[in-house]
Amino acid sequence: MKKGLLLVLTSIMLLIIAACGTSGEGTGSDAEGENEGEASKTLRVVTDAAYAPFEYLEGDKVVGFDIDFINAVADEAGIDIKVENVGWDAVLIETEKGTSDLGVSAITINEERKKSYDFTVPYFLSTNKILVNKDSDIKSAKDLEGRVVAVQNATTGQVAIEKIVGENNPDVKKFENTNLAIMELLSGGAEAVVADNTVIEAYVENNPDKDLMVIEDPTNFEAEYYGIMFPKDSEYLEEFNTALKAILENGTYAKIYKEWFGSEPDVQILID
Ligand code: LYS
Repeated sequence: MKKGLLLVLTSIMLLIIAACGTSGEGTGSDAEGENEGEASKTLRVVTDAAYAPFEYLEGDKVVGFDIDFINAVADEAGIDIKVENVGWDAVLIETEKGTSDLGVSAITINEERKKSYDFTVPYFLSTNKILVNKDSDIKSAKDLEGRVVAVQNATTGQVAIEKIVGENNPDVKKFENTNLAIMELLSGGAEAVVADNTVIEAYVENNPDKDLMVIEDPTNFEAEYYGIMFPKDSEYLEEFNTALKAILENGTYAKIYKEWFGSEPDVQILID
């Protein structure tokens, strides 16, 4: 009889504990609801879609390695994004002001930019090279002294050539995008273009009729790494960093890289 009562009491107590547990969970799932609300916000990604093969227009669609890459990162993070082609100057301005949530545009991580932006870990190795006509006598960066050189404004290409010929040198012609700089070379308004190697190498390969060639100068043009760029103190930086590291390690990055460049990436140099 006594045993029976104890059993009933224990059962009641267990029921009470279980009920408390459920209501605790209830609070938990409310919080989860808020997180879901946050995650479903679509982040605005800005780019300069005149930089094949990283980002360019196919009709009115923005395509390229960077676009597949950022979609894979966002997917991994469970975050919705929308990529918008705003042009290079706006990529820099909007991401600094925070009207863009992030910028993906073959953007080099460097100390100067780190003062105004936050960057993820690196995702691509690059360097500046020189695009010239096949019959050009330009053999190195030093040969660019006294020549008219076209660059995209506010790029590391501009900084690299100005280091050699001096800032505000009128021989450095600055354009809103790299395609316009290449047009300047083709029309004879410049003798060279300084820009990221992958972009000018792809241009030469895709336009054999233009009789252009690429000169490298690792002594004067240093190795650079691209990163995803955020406004300072962005709440999204860490989530993207984690997701980026995950796709570097789980093979997704390598798959996308292979689709665009036809070879295996050196993922190790990005991770180290
Ligand atoms: N990687 C270079 C830089 O960050 C070129 C970027 C050009 C973008 N359209 O300055």
